[in-house]
Amino acid sequence: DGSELADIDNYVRAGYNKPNEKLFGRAKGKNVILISLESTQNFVINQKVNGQEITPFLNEFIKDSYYFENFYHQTGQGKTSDSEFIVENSLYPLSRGAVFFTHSSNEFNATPEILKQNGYFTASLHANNKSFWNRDIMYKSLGYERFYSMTDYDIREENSVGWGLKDKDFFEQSIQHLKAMPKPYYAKLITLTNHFPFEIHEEDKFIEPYDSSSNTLNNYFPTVRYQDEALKHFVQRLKDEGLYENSIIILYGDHYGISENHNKAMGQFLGSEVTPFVSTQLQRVPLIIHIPGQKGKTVSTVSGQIDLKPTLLHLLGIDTKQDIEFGSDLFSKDKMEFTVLRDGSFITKDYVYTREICYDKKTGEPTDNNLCEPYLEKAKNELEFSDKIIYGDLLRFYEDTNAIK
Ligand code: GP9
Ligand code: MN
Repeated sequence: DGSELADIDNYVRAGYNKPNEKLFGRAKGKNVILISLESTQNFVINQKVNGQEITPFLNEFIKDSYYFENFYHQTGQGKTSDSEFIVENSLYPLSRGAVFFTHSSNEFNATPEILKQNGYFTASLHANNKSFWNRDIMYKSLGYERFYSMTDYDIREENSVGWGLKDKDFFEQSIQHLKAMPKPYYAKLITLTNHFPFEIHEEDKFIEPYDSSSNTLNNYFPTVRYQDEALKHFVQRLKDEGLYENSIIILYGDHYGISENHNKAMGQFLGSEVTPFVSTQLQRVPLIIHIPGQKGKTVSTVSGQIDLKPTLLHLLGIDTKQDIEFGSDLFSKDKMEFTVLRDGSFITKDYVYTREICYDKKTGEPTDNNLCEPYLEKAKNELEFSDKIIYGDLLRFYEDTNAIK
């Protein structure tokens, strides 16, 4: 039965933060355009390589947006699919395997399903084979009405590189799909070009590679730069088509692109050794929320992908008080500065805990482990409760009650 859910329910209720009154419903009825940025880590933002900006478009775009500079990915082995799972369910992914494969027939209460119940058309757009990461199956459980996949795009040799259709062409062709959708819509677009091994055509190379012992890191910069150019094109096209003002645009990095195998080269780029502390801080990915007519702001609250679901629903004026979820509204005044990564590392306002060592964020040096001790239990509980929900398919016993006020 669902009795296991009682403890979890109590825990979740205790962690509930009430929404920020000023922003609750601020984007009510607007289209939502959610963009997953492949392998995009936060360290590229406002940063240069060989004297040139890596993300000139995003550096401008964040000035008119909410930009969260301490936002962490929380993915595991399920990579992009884990990020989709976390962002739309406010649950943690599993420590092994990908939920998209292992628990695709579970009952969920995901953002697309909730928005569908609130009159939205829900679609995911990604120019890859529909069965990759088991998306075609899992998307049904998440409440997607339509998946625009490989067969919905004109993919040819000339417009492809690396894993498939180039981002700029993907965005350009996606405009037609957006225009054809019933409004309001929730559309998730998943980019692809900035994927390992970071291949790019010469004509798309706006900056030169970095120079280090890691070709992976070297080639990462031109593909991030290309993605930035593709985003610039997309936003311009949204403006041209009159879709910009009626939409909130949310961009987030899905997971790291540069693994620990490249620590030496990364250390050279950063100008400091990649210690476990630095490595944890490198798990930050950009989160950018653009709301038409809203002034930009850089927010430094410690947060994670798990927080996106309640944040978005509250912006749309949808209550989440009854939801079983582990994230909280990033705009809430009571939001706790705390984020847990899937490997059990956690980050607070002042500390980073990883590999059983507590680091002081100010110095980046190990400090007294007792300072991290108060959060250890909470970090463990979060992951265990979330795992229980997934392994026991516990949301079966839960009735969704989301409704627009
Ligand atoms: C595949 C794309 C990349 O469709 O989402 O997946 P990843 O390897 O990053 O998980
Ligand atoms: Mn990915």
